[in-house]
Amino acid sequence: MEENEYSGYWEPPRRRCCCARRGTQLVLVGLLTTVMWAGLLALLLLWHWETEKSLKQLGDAAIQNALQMSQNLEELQAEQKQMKSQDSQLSQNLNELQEDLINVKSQNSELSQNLNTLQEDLVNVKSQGLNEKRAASDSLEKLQEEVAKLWIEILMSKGTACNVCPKDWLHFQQKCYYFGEGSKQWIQAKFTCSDLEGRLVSIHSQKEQDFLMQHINKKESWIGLQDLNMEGEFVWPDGSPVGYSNWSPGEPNNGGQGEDCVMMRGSGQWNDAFCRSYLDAWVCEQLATCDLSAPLASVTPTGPTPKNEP
Ligand code: MMA
Ligand code: CA
Repeated sequence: MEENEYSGYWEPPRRRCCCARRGTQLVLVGLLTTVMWAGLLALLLLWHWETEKSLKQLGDAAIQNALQMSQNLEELQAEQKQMKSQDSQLSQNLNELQEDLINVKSQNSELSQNLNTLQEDLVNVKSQGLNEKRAASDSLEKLQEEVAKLWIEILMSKGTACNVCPKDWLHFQQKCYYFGEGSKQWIQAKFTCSDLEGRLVSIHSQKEQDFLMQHINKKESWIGLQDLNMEGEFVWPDGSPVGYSNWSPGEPNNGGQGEDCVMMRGSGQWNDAFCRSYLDAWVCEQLATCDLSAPLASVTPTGPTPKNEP
């Protein structure tokens, strides 16, 4: 035993000890390696599993998305189809509207043409109406004049005196005359006679002419005769036709700048003169009125009033 201790070299036990440790180490290393590999494998599996799971999720999501997209696409296609049909409908409507617009425009121009025609007709009808009204009022005036004259004749036939004239008017036959003095144009003389409730004189007989001649004092005087409306067509203010006349030789001649108003010369003869000339005299007339205060003779329709027997 001691020998062994002093030789100082004994290898086998030491070798046994190293081999055991190395074995343990190897085992440990093996174990460690195994554990590491197992861990690694587990990690790989885990990674693989996770990846697979993610991939599956991604795949699912992709499928879902694809489905969603195809659904969207279908919807879009349907919308596009609808829009196309709407588009064609709209363009059809637009065409119809354009046609309507053209029709409305043509109708409008037709209507405005009709309106113009109607307005022209209205103007014509109005002027025709005015003319007719004027003609009717002229006829009425004539009739009133005739009625007044007849009435005077009836009253006179019954012994009523129809010789009443206003102050300053002179009576002759069935009319009253006013011999106006003062410088006037024909139209001014006409208005003055109207203001005096008369009119410029109308002359219908030599007797009337003679009566006037006696009173005009040889002054040139305006009388009612005129051809203002139509050259050469002379008209009396009382509406009577021109029967009697007393023209100067060579008159009427419409001389100078146009002569449409008639005056009586100092000689009593007539001359057509320029209406805006100023004459110093003018003659008005009006119908004389009857004195109704005097008693009327009684009326018997069958014959003359029987005389009282003495
Ligand atoms: C002449 C004569 C008439 C005319 C007057 C105008 C004097 O008469 O020509 O006819 O009316 O002149 O002043
Ligand atoms: Ca003349």
